[in-house]
Amino acid sequence: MPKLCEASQVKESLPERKEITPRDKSIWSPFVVTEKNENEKSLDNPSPHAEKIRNHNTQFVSGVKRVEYINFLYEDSKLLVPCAEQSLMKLICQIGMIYNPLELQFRKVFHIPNIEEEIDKGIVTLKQQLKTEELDSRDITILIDRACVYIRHKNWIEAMQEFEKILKRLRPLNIRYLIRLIDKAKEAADLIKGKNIIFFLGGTGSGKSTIIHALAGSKMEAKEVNGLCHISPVGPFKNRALEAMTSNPNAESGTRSITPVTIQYSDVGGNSLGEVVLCDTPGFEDTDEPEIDIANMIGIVQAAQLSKSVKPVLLVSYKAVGDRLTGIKNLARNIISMIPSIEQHMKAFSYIFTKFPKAERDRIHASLVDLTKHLKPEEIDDKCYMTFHDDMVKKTRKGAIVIDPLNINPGELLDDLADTPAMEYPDRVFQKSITEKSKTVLNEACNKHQSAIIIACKNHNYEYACMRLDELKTLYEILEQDSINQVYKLCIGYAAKHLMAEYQTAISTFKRSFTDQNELTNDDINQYIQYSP
Ligand SMILES: Nc1nc2c(ncn2[C@@H]2O[C@H](COP(=O)(O)OP(=O)(O)OP(=O)(O)O)[C@@H](O)[C@H]2O)c(=O)[nH]1
Ligand SMILES: [Mg+2]
Repeated sequence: MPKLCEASQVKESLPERKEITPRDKSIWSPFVVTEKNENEKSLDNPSPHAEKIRNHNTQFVSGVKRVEYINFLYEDSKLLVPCAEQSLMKLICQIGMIYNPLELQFRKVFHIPNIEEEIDKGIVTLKQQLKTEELDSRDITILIDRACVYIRHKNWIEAMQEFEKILKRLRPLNIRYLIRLIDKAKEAADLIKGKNIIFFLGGTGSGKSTIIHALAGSKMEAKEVNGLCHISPVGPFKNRALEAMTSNPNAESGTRSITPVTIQYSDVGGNSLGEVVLCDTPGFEDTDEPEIDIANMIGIVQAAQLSKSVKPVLLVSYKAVGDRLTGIKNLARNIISMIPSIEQHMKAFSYIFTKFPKAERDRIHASLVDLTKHLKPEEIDDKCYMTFHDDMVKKTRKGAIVIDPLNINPGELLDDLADTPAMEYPDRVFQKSITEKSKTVLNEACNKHQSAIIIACKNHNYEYACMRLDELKTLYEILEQDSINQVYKLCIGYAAKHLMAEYQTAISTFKRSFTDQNELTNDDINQYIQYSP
């Protein structure tokens, strides 16, 4: 019997990250399909929401197109051991095959043999698994019942959505989706490796993408969209990164991941030597998807840590100043959580003010001073906010940097930024961090893993317990949050104790069998049955 380790003996640094390998060897595929001929196509019972879903990603599809979503769901489900989560994923894929999202056409070409029978069986298995995993609640029963009604009426999209709601409850954080997003962010970070970068940070719509275009020398054009002035770049663009960087007139977030653009100073009329990388960033906490929110912040840290030096530029819009810099409060908290020794690095920060009417441009410092006089007690107590507030007041004293993207001298501004001090050795300055909003989701996910592991041990479902433990380990390795490591250690400690107790029971049974000579009781037999696969 190998010696088991107690929670306190678990190493601080976790072992090498294991690749998550397919666990469910049984092959199932919702993709076993045969083409129907045109005459067989049926369009009965189209959902009233079909059009909406056809044109849009819904809140359930985690920001990727439904076709990709179903594909990923299928691939991800193979990484799991049989469990309620896997059954739900299978059900969603199977229903997704009936409502054929691949071509975004309603049940047009595919025919899946016995699919509805498979779905019925899947629901029975799901219910059993939910019970065994102690996940069956009134709410979930209602959702399953509702899904069954939709299935009876062949309202596939609605049925799929009910299952997606259950999946979201069981799995508040989709770890595999998160890994994909972080790997994608790593690709951007690799482009930045060893370079001097300027990070443009700011709330959604503050003008980060627009200003990067203007600084890169893109031709800018103003037009009216929905009654608002929209300044947008006009192609062709100088490099591919700029093509992907769109400025967005809507209130919702436009930029979804960090995007680096390399600029030669001399190309835009600058006198400084060499090149600089301007890095567009997504806003923090402007998405309902915790995976995107987490990947954004981790992506920024990954990129910063790989770079040679970093200069952060905060974009502050006219509206933000009018709103008592409310948006800056969140931003400040998140920046400080990434840069714990912020006091030593404030000199590297610059502020660019956007969307200010001409008449207000000379009044920026005065407005900030005025704001200082009327700070609320809770604002004064907010140390993170005050660090930036005071710095902004200080750095605007001799005049604020105000940008008009239609009328900009990119070389001059980039030269000015080149003269400001940078954060050197960013790998020592930045630490992985996540927003408060995502921390809540992460804690919820860790707690669910903890209960799942405890219940799995009680049920002697060690394969499942190992899978959840591996997931916690992976999560810790990519996010480096102590809270995950604590839960992981607790779970290892619990599993160790549990296995020790099982071992003691087995030893005493074994001893008794020897002492009492071939006396096998009913309990012994039941126990044997329970352990045998
Ligand atoms: N008038 C004016 N409009 C601007 C300025 N900068 C940006 N805009 C407009 O503001 C809107 C948002 O600009 P974006 O550059 O997409 O903002 P962003 O900060 O990249 O936004 P996210 O990507 O969502 O975080 C667009 O309609 C721009 O045309 C500016 O300096 N003046
Ligand atoms: Mg943007």
